[in-house]
Amino acid sequence: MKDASPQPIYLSDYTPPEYLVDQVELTFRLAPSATRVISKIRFRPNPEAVSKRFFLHGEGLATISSTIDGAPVTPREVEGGIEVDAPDAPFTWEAEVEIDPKANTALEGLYMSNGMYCTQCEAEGFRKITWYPDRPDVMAPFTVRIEGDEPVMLSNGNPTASGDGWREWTDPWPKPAYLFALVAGDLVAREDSFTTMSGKHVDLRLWVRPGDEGKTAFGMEALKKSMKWDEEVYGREYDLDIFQIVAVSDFNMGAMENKGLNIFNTSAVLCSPETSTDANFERIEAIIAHEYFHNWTGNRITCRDWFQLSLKEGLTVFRDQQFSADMRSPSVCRISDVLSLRGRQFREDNGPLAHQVQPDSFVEINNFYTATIYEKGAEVIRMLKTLVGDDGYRKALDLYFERHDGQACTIDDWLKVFEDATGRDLSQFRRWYKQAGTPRLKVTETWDDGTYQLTFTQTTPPTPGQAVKEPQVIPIAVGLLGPNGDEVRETQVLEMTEGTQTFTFEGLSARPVPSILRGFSAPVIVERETTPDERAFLLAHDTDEFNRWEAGRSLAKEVLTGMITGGDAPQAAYLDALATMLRDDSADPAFRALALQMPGEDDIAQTLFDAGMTPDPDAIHEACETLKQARAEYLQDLLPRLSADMTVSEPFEPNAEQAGKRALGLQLLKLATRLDGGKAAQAQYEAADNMTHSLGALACLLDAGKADAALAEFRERWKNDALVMDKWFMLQVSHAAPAEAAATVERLTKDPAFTMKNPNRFRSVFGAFAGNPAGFHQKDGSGYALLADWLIRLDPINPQITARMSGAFETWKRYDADRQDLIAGELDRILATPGLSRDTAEMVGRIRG
Ligand code: 0A1
Ligand code: ZN
Repeated sequence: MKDASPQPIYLSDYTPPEYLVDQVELTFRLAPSATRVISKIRFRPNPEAVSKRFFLHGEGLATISSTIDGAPVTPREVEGGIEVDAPDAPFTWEAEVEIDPKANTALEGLYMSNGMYCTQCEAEGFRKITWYPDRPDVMAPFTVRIEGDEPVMLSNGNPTASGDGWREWTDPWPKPAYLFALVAGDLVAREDSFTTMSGKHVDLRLWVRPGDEGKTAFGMEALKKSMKWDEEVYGREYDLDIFQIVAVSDFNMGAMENKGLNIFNTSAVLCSPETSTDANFERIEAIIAHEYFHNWTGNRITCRDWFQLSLKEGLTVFRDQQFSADMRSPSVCRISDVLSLRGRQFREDNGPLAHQVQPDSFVEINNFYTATIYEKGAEVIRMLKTLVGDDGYRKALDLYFERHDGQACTIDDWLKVFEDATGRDLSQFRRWYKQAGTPRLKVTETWDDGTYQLTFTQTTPPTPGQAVKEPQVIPIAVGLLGPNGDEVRETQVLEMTEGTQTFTFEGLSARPVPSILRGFSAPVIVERETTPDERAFLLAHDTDEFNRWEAGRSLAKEVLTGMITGGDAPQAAYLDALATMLRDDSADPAFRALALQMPGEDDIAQTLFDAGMTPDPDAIHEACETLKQARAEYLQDLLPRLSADMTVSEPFEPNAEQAGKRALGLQLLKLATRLDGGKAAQAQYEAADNMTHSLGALACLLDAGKADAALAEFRERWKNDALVMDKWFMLQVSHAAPAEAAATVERLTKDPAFTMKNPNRFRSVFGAFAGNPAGFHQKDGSGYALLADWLIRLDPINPQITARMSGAFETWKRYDADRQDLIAGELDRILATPGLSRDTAEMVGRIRG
C-alpha cells in the first residue's frame, strides 16, 4: 500500500538526471509467484547534472544481490528507492531481484492476466520490475533475455537469439523505461508484413489467446493503413524489423505504445462482425492508429518529464483524429470528437478536477491521463495548425522530427519548433497549455447599412488554484449566410487575441446569419442569443456540417431546458427542422444519425448549471423521455420509408458507409419502439446477423421493458465471450429506469460472471451506472453509497481504476444541498478508509476540495 498523505511533485523542481544509461541488459527467469529479474546496466555521470547522487527507483522488489563493477554494494533504502555510493565515472550496476507477478492485481509492472505474463510500465511501472532511474529523460537501448517454458516469449525490438527455453530481444533505439514490455504465454499470431516507403520489409504480428484468431483481421488491416498513412501524411517510416501487438484481457487502459510491442486491452483490438459493433470497429481502428503513431510522437521523441505528457498524447490524439477523418467522414468524425470533448473534457474543466494541459504539480501521475491532457491537448494542436496553416504545420513537424529525434522533450521545445519554422511568436498561444478552464466566448453583433460587425468577449472562469485568467489566442472560423441561405462570405479564420475584439464585414446587401466557430475551431463555449428560427435556418442551410449539426443540437437543448424550467420550449421549430433534416437524402446517414441523437442527460445538467440553475436529474430524465416520445410521434410517417432506405443488402462490412446506415437505422428503431412497444426491435433482434443490430435491438427492448427473453438468450449465447458479456452487463445498467438502476447493479454484481478484478467488467457495470445520471443521482443517495462501497472494495485491488471511477462524483457541486451532503458523506467515507491508495486519496481529495 502506498503512503496515504503523499507530497506533490512540482514541474519547477525538475533537475536533469544524475546518471545516464548507455545500455540495459535484462534477464527474466519467469515463475508466476517468484520471477527473478537480473539487470546489468551501464551508467555514466551526466555532465549536466546538478548533484552526484546515484538513486534508483524501486517498489516491492526483494533484492537478492547488487554490485557495482562486480563488487557487492549495500544500497540505502530511501523514499521510493535506493541510494548507492557510486563512482564519478562510467560503471556497471548489476542486481538480481525477485517479484511476484501473480499477486499483482494493480496491473502495473509485471503481472499475470489469464495465465499469461504481461507488463504495463507507463507511467511508473518499471520500478516494480527492477531498480532503475524510472524517469522518461533516461533513455537507453535494451537487450532482454527471457527464460521460461512459455510457448511465446516477447519483448521490445528485434528477435536476436533464441534457444531451448529462452529468447533474446534487442531494441537498438534508446527508450525510457516506461516503454519497456514483456509478454509470455500461450499465444497465437496473425502474421502479415509491410514494406516501408524506403523498401524495408517489416514483419507484423498480432498475438492473441488461442480461440481469438477470428477477431484479428480488422486490427491487422488497421495497422497497415496506419503505417501507410504515417508515411504519406507525416513522412514517418517504421524503424524495426518487426512490429507486434498483443491482446491482453486484464488491462487498465485502452492500449500501450511500448516500442515495437504494443500491448492492447482485448476490447481495443479484437473484433468481428458477430461480436463487435460498428462503434467498436471505429474505436479499434483509431486506437491501433494512435498506438502506432506513438512510435514517432512519444517513442522516438519522448517526454522529458510527466508534466510534458500532452507533448506526446495531445499530438498523438490529434494525429489519430486526422487519420480517422481520412479513413471515414471528416465532419462525422469531427462531431464525434467534439461530443466526446464536451462530455468528458468540458465536464472535467468545469469542476474540481480542472487542470492545465501542462500541469505545474501532481501527486500521482496515473491520475493525469485525463481528457484535458489527451483531448484538450489535441484541440490545442488543431488550433496551432489552423493558425500557422497546413504548410506551416508540415514545416514545423519536419523540423520537430529532425531537431528532436532521440530526445526527451518539453512542450516549450515543441512551441519553439513552430516559432522557428513559421516565424510566429507563440508566447500568448502558450497560455492554452498553462491556463485551465474552458473559455466562454460571448458574441454580440451589429448591422448598419451593409456593414456587419461581430464582437467577441472571452472570459475563462476560475479553476482550482487559478483564479485569474489572461486572454488567449482564439481562432474563430466564421462564415456568413445570406437571407436565402446562400453563403455570402466563405469561411474565414478570425484571430482573437484581446479580451474583447470586434471584426467587421463590409459590402453586404442584407443582414447575414453568422455561422460561428465552424468545425469547432477552438475548444470554447459560445454564448450568443439567437432565435429558434435562426438555428433551424442554419440546420437547413449551413455549408459547414459541424455547425449544421450544432444548430440542431442547440435547438434540442433549448427545447429540453425550456421544458424543465418552464421557459420557452420551441418544440415545433425543433421537430420541423428535424424532419426536414431527416428527409434530406443528400445528407450522409451517419450525419443524420448524429443529428437525431438526443443530447445526454449529463449535458443538460451542465447546461442548466452553467445558466445558474440547480439541475434536477429526475426532471431532466422526464423531459428527455417526453421529448423522445414527441419526436417519435411527430416523425412517425417518415419512419417506414427511411428505415427501409437504411437496409444494407451487402454482407456486413465495418466501413463508414454501412455503419452510417446502421446508425441511422438504429435511431429510427428507437423512435419506432416508442410507437410499437418493441415489435420492430424484437424482429430485428431475431433476424440480426451482426452485433450492431442485435445490441441496438436489445437496447430498444430494454427501453420497452420487453427484454427478459432476449437478455437470457443473449447471455446463454455469449457466456464464453468476455467482451460480449461486458456489453450484456453494460446495457442493462445504462438502460435501467432511474429507480431500478441501483438494484440492477446489485443484481449484476451477484452474477457469477461478475468480477472486480477485471477492469473491463468492473467498468461495464459501474461506468455504466455513473453514465445513467437519473439512476446514479437518486434522491435517497443509494446510488452514491453503492458506488462508494465498491470503490472502497476495489481500491486495495486496483488503485488506478478506483481513482478513475471516483470521477463519477466530480460534478457534485452542481446539485442541490441534500445531494451534495450525501455525496460529501460518501467522499469522506472513502477518504477515511484505512490504507487508501495514493491514487484514490488524491482524486477523492481533489473532488472533495
Ligand atoms: N500511453 C497510452 C495510455 C496508457 C497510459 C497509462 C497507462 O497506465 C497508467 C496505460 C496506458 C496511450 O496513450 O495509449
Ligand atoms: Zn497515447
